Amino acid sequence: MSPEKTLEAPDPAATPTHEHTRTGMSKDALNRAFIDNLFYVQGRFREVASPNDLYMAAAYTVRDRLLGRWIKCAETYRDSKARTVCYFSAEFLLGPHLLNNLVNLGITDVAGEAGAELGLDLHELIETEEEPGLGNGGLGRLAACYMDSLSTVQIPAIGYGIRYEFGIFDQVIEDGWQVEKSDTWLKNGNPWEILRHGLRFPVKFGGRTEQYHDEHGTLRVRWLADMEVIGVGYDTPILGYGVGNVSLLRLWKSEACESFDFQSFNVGDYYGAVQAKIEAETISKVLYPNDEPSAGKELRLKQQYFFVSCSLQDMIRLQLHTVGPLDGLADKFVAQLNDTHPAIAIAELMRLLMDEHGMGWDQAWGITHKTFCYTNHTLLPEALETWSVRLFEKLLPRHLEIIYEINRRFLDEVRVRFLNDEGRVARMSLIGEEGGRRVRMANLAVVGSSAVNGVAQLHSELVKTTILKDFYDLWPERFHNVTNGVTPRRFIAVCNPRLAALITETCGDDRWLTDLNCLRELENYADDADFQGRWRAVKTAAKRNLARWLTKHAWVTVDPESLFDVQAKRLHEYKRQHLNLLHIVSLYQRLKQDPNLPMVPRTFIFGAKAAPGYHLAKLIIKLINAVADVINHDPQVNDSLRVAFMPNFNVQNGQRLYPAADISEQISLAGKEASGTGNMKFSMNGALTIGTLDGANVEIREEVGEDNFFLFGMTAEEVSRRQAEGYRPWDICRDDHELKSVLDLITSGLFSHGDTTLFRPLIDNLIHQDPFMVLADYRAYLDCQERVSRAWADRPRWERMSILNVARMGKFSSDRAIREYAEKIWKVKPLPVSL
Ligand code: F58
Repeated sequence: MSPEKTLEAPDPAATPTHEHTRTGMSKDALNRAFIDNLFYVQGRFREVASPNDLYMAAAYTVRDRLLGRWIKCAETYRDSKARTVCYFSAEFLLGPHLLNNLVNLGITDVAGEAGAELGLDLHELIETEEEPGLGNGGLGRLAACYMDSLSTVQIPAIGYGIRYEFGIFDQVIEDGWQVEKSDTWLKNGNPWEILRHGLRFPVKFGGRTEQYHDEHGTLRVRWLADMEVIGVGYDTPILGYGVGNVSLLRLWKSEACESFDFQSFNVGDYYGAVQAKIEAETISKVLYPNDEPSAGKELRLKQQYFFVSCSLQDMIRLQLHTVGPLDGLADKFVAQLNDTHPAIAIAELMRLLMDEHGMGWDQAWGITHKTFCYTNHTLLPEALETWSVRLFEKLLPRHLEIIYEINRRFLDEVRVRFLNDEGRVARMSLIGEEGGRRVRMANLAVVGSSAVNGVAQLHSELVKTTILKDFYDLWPERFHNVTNGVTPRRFIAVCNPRLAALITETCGDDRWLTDLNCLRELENYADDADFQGRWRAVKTAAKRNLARWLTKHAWVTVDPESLFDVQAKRLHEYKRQHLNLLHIVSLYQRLKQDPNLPMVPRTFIFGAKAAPGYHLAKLIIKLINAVADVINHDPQVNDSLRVAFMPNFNVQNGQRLYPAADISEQISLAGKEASGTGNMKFSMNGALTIGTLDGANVEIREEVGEDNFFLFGMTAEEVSRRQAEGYRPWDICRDDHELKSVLDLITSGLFSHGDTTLFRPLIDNLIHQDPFMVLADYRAYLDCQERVSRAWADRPRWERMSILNVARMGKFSSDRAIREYAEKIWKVKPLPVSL
């Protein structure tokens, strides 16, 4: 056959080989792409390629396929008048991209086959990826789930945040203690991002302001800053499942501003120039771990201002270039503030509109107020953000002036509405006077937003009746609830392929992945013995996987036939990992006292990072490991009890836990956990919850039915009442013999090689203060755990409960949450982009 002939008449049977190397979805096209990328991007051939080279080639192969969709989607969005959601978040805890993108592209199987043909194990490639851990926990992961759902639900969206060079620290356990290692996730390159050289915005800090008259004689303010940095944009495409919609995640990196370099350089101050460069680059260097004392975190305020300023300048650029005049900004964009961390955006948009674009106050305020919406994620008073006025004055003098003016106008409104109520005025002021003057970011966020929401029904009610009550009295129509959700793509399909396959087979197709209510179909099989057998086999296989991983990485052997009882979340006293521990030590003690005591064999598994400066949390990690060490090495009990601490709980490791859990521990003190999202991830994978009536547990229980949920503990109301009456933990300890002996056992030195002082701070804290009422719920918790053990002994009943939990999880898809935001809060409609 001549070459001309081939060109003229391609053989139809050979079509796959003619698929485009960068976009084709066939095995052949994927293989060609992989080899091309290995050669042309990594500059390697197979024989010398490192595991990272192979991973990078695979990642670029997948990214190529995202880009085609991304460009088409960007064109559709640009040409439409649709309102775009800008999700402002200091954290996006994305987790690994590769498998998630394969799943969303629908090419996991063919990619596996393609790899096999080249002698590559796709699973190994996937495990090579260093996850971008650009978040602390729930709040950051929620932002990532919402990006996934915004694409899948086909709503035009941009996520704006910070491209931290170092994300959340890596945790290693040494001698039972947490040790933090820096997270160098970028060291091997990040194939998923695209640097936008052209997207550079100046951000100023410090200096002073001055008034002047513009060319029309209008009085204006200019900000004479004494430092300027540049924010550079890095874009990551976030693909929806089975759709052509791709959202944009735009993260900002800080760089030194060249002109400043040269200025110093010209006057011979070389070191001064280098210093300025270092200072500028520091801004996006590292993610702040939570629970660090807020005093003096100048860099944190810089980070917040840095990313919102870049993002707002970008939105204004988009508006002016592609849409029209600035007065239409709020019609084109809505900006969701993920907690108060980006709330300085309210003052910054006012500044940009007035000082840079010449608008008057009223028009600028109209636009600003319409643009922003605020989500609250916490009721803990110590977590409500405030910044000292002095720091504001130093870093953001113009913004402080604007905040004062917002406050002046706002407090006038309060005084008119509530005559002679200066107490209320003081509570609602944007400036708090107690303990030095401080800017209250939550108050600023509420005043500057058109909608405010909590993240679960109970939490949203408590927001209205406690921390933001005064604001609710003033503007009740502004307050909403949107219960959190999680993406079933990552948290079922990616992490639990066996379960996904069983569901798809049972439901007849994979529609459940985008309409999670379809899982209801599983109810029909809840009592079917055959189906129960298959259900159990899926769970056991996941438990075997986890057991293998724990042997290798946590040096503990566990029995996959035992009940896996898992608590995985950030370590915090309010989440009460120590309540779980008291139960474990109680069981240990019972077994030691009566080695023949019948007991359901259990494996307790923990995963938790503590903030580096949170000493009591770190001591709880040490105690978990100390208890594990004694129990796992005690032959008298270790057939019935095992304890494992999974090091470095992150998204990837979470994905190993959720499918393998039989019991999910959601045991926070009622009223403290705003929502929780781990509770949903476990439940979606067939774990039963033992939990308090806190956060979204309340709604999970409502959905799955009270018979299928292990409830214990005080309600939020009982907690408040008891605290108001004067809570005395010592009395509980005195009256509960078992509890007392458990606390004594911990202080006896049994778990600390005879050291009776090591765990004293924790035990003293429980006996004398117990701020999260661990002792008050101890007995109810132990009783409830006995109910768990009895249920486990009746396996058909257990499998039925597990199946019903999954079947009734429809509500907790982040797609539902995003649809609610779209309708109630953002007033946006889907804009489908076909494949
Ligand atoms: C979490 N907050 C809530 N904050 O605790 C949890 O109940 C909720 O489900 C989740 O948000 C999503 O709504 C949370 O994760 C942080 O990590 C902050 C990061 C920045 C510093 C202060 C804590």
